Amino acid sequence: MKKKKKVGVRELYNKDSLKANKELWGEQESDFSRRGFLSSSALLAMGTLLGGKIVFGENMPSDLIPAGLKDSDKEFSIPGKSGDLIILNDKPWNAETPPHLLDDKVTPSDIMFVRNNGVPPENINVSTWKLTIEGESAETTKSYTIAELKSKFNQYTYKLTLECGGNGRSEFNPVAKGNQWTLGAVGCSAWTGVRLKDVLDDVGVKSNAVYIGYYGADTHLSGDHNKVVISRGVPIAKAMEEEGLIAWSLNGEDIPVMNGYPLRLVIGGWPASVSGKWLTKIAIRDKVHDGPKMDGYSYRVPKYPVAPGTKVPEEDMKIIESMPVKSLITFPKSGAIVKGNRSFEVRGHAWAGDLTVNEMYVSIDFGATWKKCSLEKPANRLAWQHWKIQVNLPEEGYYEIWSKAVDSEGKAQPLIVPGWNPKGYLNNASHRIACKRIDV
Ligand SMILES: Nc1nc2c(c(=O)[nH]1)N[C@H]1C(S)=C(S)[C@@H](COP(=O)(O)O)O[C@H]1N2
Ligand SMILES: [Mo]
Repeated sequence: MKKKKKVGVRELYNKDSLKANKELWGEQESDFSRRGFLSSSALLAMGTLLGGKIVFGENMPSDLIPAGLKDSDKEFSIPGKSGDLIILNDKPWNAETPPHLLDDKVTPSDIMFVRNNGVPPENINVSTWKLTIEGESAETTKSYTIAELKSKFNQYTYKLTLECGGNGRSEFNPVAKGNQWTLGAVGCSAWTGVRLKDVLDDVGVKSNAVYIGYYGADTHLSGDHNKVVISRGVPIAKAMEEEGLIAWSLNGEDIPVMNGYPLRLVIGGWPASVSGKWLTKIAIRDKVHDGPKMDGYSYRVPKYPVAPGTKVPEEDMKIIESMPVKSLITFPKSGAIVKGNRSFEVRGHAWAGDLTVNEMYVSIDFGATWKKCSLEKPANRLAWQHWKIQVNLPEEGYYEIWSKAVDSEGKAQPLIVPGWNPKGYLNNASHRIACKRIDV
């Protein structure tokens, strides 16, 4: 028997979105009367599959995979087409959090995402765990047990947004290698510890200090204990901010082992890769820290915009600093069905790296019009902000709800995937969820 090749919707769109429209929805080249938009027959076919008319479909760009389809891993058959088409569930093994589970203002510890580059330490002894501060720009070298940190310094609790620099990578085309994160490599939990700044001051920071770099107790995947898994850091000014913590507690309890127990660095607003887990050492450097994953293409983006797929010379890459403005819709869950003509709450969080979010909007008509949401102030600097709005879907059919945050410098989230870069960092595109109104 001949084995049929199964092709997923995402794969089709990634190859050639016009061809995908033709194959999936019977769209003909000549149907593209308004370039970039779907014809009414294609919209009808798509609506059948989604189970309802796509209201505002005339605004829907033709190269978008409807949000109601792309996050589903169900097999479905397309009317008049091969039933072998499969929606690819483009999540390889990685521990990210589905957006609707991030609905709490403070992300619960057990659902916070996990991103390990190596193997976490085993047989951890909290009472003998030591943190050493040293380096060219340290006045001296000092070591502290966790008990000493607790007794010697003031303790602080901050809610800090941690987002992996590669969150959203799965949307880049051509594909960027690495964990294919979709939306959920982010969280904002309450961290308790001592200020990094207070500890650095206790050791003494020389005036020529440029950067700090962390070291953790995890083991390199090769099993070679002499190899450092990851050792990143931040400029001294960022390290001296009040919210930078050496933390032993997450949401009032021990940090889960996967998130860095018994001690970790927590630096909000920058890619979470600067927040070293299983922290054993901090170096105060007289130059930009040069540990593994500081160099080459790691956590770096081109200094100038490049066309997708461009081979960018290494010297034209720059280190990612503050993360860009972004938002998540955490309620309702994508795919929600609204029965009848009623208004319902749409809500979520928004954050903007070192900045704050000034305005928050949602659209139910593919970005043609935007409604302003109510937006809370952050619990503290570098914590995400909560927003909500009442939404009413004007008639029966399929909708998408899009969210857009604007930061305190007036920069808005892009509606489509922004600046392609070799490693697929910083995708802060609008979050889109699917929503259907059914009148009964
Ligand atoms: N020691 C150590 N620290 C680390 C990492 C790691 O692999 N080892 N991963 C980094 C990366 S890339 C990210 S995104 C965050 C993830 O933190 P989490 O797993 O607690 O969510 O930790 C950072 N700190
Ligand atoms: Mo990361």
